[in-house]
Amino acid sequence: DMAIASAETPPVSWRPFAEDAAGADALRRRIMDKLLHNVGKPPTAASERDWFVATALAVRDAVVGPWLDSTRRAAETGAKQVHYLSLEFLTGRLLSDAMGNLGLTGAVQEALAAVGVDAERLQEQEPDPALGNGGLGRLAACFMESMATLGIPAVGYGIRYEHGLFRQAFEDGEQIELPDDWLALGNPWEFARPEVAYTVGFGGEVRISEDAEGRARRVWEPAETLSAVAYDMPVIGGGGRHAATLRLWSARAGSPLHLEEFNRGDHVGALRDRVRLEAISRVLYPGDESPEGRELRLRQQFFFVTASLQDMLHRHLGLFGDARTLPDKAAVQLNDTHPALAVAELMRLLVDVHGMGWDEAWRTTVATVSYTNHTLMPEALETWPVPLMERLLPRHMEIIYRLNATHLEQVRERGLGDDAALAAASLIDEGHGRRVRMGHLAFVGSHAVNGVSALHTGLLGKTVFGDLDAVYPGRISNKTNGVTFRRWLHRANPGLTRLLVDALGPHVLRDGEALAGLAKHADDRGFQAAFAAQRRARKEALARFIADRAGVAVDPEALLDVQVKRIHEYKRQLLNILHAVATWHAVRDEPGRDWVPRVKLLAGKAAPGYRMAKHIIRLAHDVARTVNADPAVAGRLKLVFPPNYGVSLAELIIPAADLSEQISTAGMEASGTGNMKLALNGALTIGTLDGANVEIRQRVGAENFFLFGLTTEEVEARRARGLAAHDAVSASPTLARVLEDVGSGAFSPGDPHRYRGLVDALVERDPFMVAVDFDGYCAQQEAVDALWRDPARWWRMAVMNTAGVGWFSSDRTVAEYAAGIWRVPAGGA
Ligand code: HBZ
Repeated sequence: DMAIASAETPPVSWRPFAEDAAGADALRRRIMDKLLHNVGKPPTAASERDWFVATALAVRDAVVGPWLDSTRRAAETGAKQVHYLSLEFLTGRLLSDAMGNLGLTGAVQEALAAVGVDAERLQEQEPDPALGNGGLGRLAACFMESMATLGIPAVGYGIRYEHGLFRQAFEDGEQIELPDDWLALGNPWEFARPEVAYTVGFGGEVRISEDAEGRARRVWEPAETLSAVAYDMPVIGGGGRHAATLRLWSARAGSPLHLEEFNRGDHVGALRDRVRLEAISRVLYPGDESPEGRELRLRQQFFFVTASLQDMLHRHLGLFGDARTLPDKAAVQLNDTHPALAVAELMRLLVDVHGMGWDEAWRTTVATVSYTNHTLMPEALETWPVPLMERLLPRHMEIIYRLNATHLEQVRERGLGDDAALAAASLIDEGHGRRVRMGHLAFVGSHAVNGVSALHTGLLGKTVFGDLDAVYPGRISNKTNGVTFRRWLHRANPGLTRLLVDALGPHVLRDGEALAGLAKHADDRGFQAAFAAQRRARKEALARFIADRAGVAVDPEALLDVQVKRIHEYKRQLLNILHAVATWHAVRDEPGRDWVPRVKLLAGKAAPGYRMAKHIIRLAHDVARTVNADPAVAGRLKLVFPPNYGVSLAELIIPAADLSEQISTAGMEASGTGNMKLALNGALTIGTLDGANVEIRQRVGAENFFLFGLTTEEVEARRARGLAAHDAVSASPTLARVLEDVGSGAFSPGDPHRYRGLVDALVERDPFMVAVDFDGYCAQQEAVDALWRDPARWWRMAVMNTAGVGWFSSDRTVAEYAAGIWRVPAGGA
């Protein structure tokens, strides 16, 4: 840090490559140089992968200048820095992002063309780092890019998982999980920082010792320790002026092996400790659902929290010399509860290590930390068993007890002192074995708590955090999610982007809200035709991919109906599949009608331990096999499920989509961000009043959105009356027939009982209201078909969707965090 701040480093941004022909030539020479001197191969022996590495290294050179400048400027000016703590960063491929944000896309293409390399194919050589599960991880990546764009000094802290989320394949329609190995061929974007390492302890005990003034001090003496070693990746912002840092920690055992055991011939035994300790950064927990690998997961959380906070304090004390000024110079944002141990760990570091008094440490912690909640689902609210915490983190458990005592006093002071209120507000759940409530810990230790859509935030204050909101009023605020338009529009859909620039001018590339200007083109037939032509081109590209990967021929002329996201019961992929069955029935009943041809595309991974989600994937495949092969359907309905959904596949699918399925049970999807990406690219939404759908509908106009389904209140009321769905099924002959077919094995003739249980459960207890919402959903699907027959109206609505969602840029979201929570200036690109 000090070296960077010194006067010897280059004083201003250096831009090695101009954005013109001279730049392209300089790039070509740089790529050649990297190929020779870093990859170590001549062009004649270079594989496509080698060219990718050489190109990434050359482009990286252009990132380094702005990156070092940003880092140095932050240190020199003493600017406040954001520390974004997240167990997940789902970055996607980085080459096209870096090229685009630096304005070098054309120059790189030219440089590669000059050496006979196709830039498009080269980019597909880059592994897509799957260091996250879904929306939460992708949001963190969008935020990093937007913070860099806005010139907010920021470090994203996470884990450098050697294996990211599993690679999904299908075998006879069933999901199989294969290990992801994104680092196998190296990572050209990262800078290893072996000298930046912090000690991480586990277990042991707390001793009382005396400090210099004879006061008692509590000191944690861990039973075992390891190191967290930093790997940095620069994140270049739009416009290429600023960059943020993604600092990912890797676990390293203190001692590489027990030499004596090794020499005795016990080669495996000599490595046992190392393998055990280093397992911490080996694999991403495939999240979302099951209680597997619990202890390792808790170790991961503490590992990255302590390393990140030690790093933050090291920088702060180096620059400012006084821990008391921390809240003026540092903000810590917790991405969900996974880093909630930061509250207790920051207290430990301030009190035990840096000698601060308890009360001052507490004020400092709360003023520094803030927390984002991403779910209301009770089973997803994280808790840890007290005995496990006591064994692994004894000092933290003490700290949590002491915090809880003060907290419960506050609850009493607010007159909420009856036993039930105290039990509900406590940091410890005494109900089901004693467990630490991580959401409560994060809430109490934060000056700001936010939800991720207006609806979700409103429910937060009424449900899970109702009691805490009463004790600490004003902490909760809303920060509706956003997505980076640079990746999800400019890069993913360059054809549409060119059209937008032609219509609105180049400032639309910098200011998402300028998309509103499209509204005046919505009825222009020429513009509609150009908009439709871009969609058509993306659909043709996607159709080629699907033919290649899923072996299914789909017609780019057909309406492309898309549901892409993690598989979860509340997201109701089942509703979509049952609609496919109903459509199949309808087509078979009247094969002569001029049905609107439709391709239903579903994609997404199921958590490995989530049996129902896997069953739903299998059903989708069984239905697809039957429907796709039915000559009576004659291709007018197709169901496809391409494997291994992730950022790269999303970039291919989203620009091609005509219809966006956002059909979760009202009250359950915190926000959604795919909904924003799809509407941005002009897809029409069929959806419920859930998450950010509510705000999307407000902004694009109710007349441009296909709404159906129970509201949150109606879901609540129905739940109170009981879950059985007999009434809904008997009221809907269409649904009854669909369930009869699914339950009796029409789609699994070799195993007719395969879906009996699924159907029975749906009729007996339908917690996600699939049956209740079915008819309303089908009615809106018919309205979709009717609209498709009227292209002038369809494309008007599509244009109005793109025009209406400019507000859902992560630049806007991050600016709201900066102003309302972090109190840092957001300069702008
Ligand atoms: O976070 C998602 C929400 O479901 C979605 O509505 C929202 O838009 C998005 C961003 O705010 N939540 C997740 O993606 N959650 C996880 O991936 C997750 C990972 C590990 C866990 C629990 C949840 O242990």
